[in-house]
Amino acid sequence: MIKRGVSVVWESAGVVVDAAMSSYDVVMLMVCVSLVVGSALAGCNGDPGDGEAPRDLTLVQPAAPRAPVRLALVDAFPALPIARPIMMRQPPGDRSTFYIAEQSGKIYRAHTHASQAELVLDLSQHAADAGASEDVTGLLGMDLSPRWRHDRSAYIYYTSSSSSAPSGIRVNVARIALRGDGKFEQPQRPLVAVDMPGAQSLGGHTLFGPDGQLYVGIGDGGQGESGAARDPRGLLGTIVRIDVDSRMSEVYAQGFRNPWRFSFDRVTRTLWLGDPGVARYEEIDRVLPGGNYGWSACEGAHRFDPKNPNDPNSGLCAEPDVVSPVLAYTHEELGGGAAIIGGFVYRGSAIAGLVGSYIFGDFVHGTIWRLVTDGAGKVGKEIILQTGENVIASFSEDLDGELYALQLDGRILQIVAR
Ligand SMILES: [Ca+2]
Repeated sequence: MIKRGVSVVWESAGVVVDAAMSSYDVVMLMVCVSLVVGSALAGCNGDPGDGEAPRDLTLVQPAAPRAPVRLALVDAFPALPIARPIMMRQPPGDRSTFYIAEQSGKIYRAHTHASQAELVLDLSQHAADAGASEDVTGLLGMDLSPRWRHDRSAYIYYTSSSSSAPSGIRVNVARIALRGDGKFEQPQRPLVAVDMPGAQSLGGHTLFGPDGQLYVGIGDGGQGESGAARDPRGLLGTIVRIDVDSRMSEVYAQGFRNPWRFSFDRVTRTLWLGDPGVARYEEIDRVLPGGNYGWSACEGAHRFDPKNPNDPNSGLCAEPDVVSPVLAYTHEELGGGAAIIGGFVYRGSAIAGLVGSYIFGDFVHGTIWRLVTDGAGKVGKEIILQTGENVIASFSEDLDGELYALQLDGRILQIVAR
C-alpha cells in the first residue's frame, strides 16, 4: 500500500552525521546509517493494523440530527505549576496517572486532582540549546508504549542543535525507558534524526497507532520555498511509520507542511490530521497509507506558489494523485493569520452530543471547532469553544476518551459539558 517504495533503517544515533557527508541533500534529508531503497520491509508494510483495516473511511460525524452541545473548559490541574504543556498521556491501564510533557524538555508525572507533580525527565540541556526559534523547538511530542505493563517507556520528539543543519536544528525521535527510580533515562539512540533546512514547521508528533506501530510527523522545515516536501526520497513533510521492535521504518504518507498533531479515531481507526499552511489555508486531512497530501504544490485545495504565496487567484490544486483535504479554512475568514491544531474524534462518554465529532482548534485565534456536515454531505465547521489567542498548542485524550486543550499559558483545560 505504500506508494513510495522507500524504507529506511535508522540504526544508531551515534552515526547520524558523517562529517564527510557534507552534501546538503544527503544530510538534510536522511541522517541515518543505512538506507534501504526498494521493497517494503517485513513488519513495516500494510494498512494500520493489517487485517484490521479501517472499518469506515467515510467522514465520521454525529448521528443525525446532530445534537446541540453546550461546552466549557475546566482547568484539570489548577494547582500544578506546569509551563508550556505540549502533550499529555495516560499510561495504559492506569486511569489516575498522567504524564505531562513541557516544551522546555521536562516531563512530569501527576495524579488526578494533584497539586504536585513529580519531575521524571529533564532534557532541557538537549532541547533548550536547539537554536534560533524558541517557539517551535524543544520537547515537542511524547507517547507512551502501548505495552506499558511490560515496557515502561516513552517515545519523544525533540530538537537538538546540529552543526550540519542549515537551520542549526535537528529533530529526533527516541525511546526513553522508565528506570527503577521512577524517572526516565536520558535519550541515547534516536530512532530518527533529521537535520532541518529551516527553523519552522519542524513537525513534532509521536503516536502509536492501533497497529502498535509508531507514527512520527516530520515537518518540511520551512515555508515551501525549497520544495523539500515534494522530494519523493526525502523525509521532510512526511509521516513515518516505525516498527519499534525491528527499528525499521517507512514513509506512510507525504506532502505535509507540518504534521504537528494527528490522531486515530479509536472506533473507526481513521487517521485525522491538521496541517498548517503558510499563507492562506489551514487544512484537515484524512490520512491514508501512501497518500500524497500535496504540499508544497498545493495549500488547502488550492495551488501554492512560494514566490507568490498570497495569490488570491491561485486556482484549484491540479496536481495528479494529491489527496484533497476534508476541510480547508482561510486565514482571511478569521481576520488573518492562522495555525490549525489537529485534534481528536471525540469518543468519550461525558458529552453525548459530541460523540463522533472531529474536534480541532486554531493556535492563533484560540477557536475550537468540530467538523460538521450539512444535509447534502458538504463538510463545514462549527465553533464549540473559544479560548485565548496564541495559547492552544495541542489537544490530548485521556484513557476514557475525554479531551483536553493544552495551552502555552500553562493550563490544561478539559472540555466538559456545561
Ligand atoms: Ca494538503
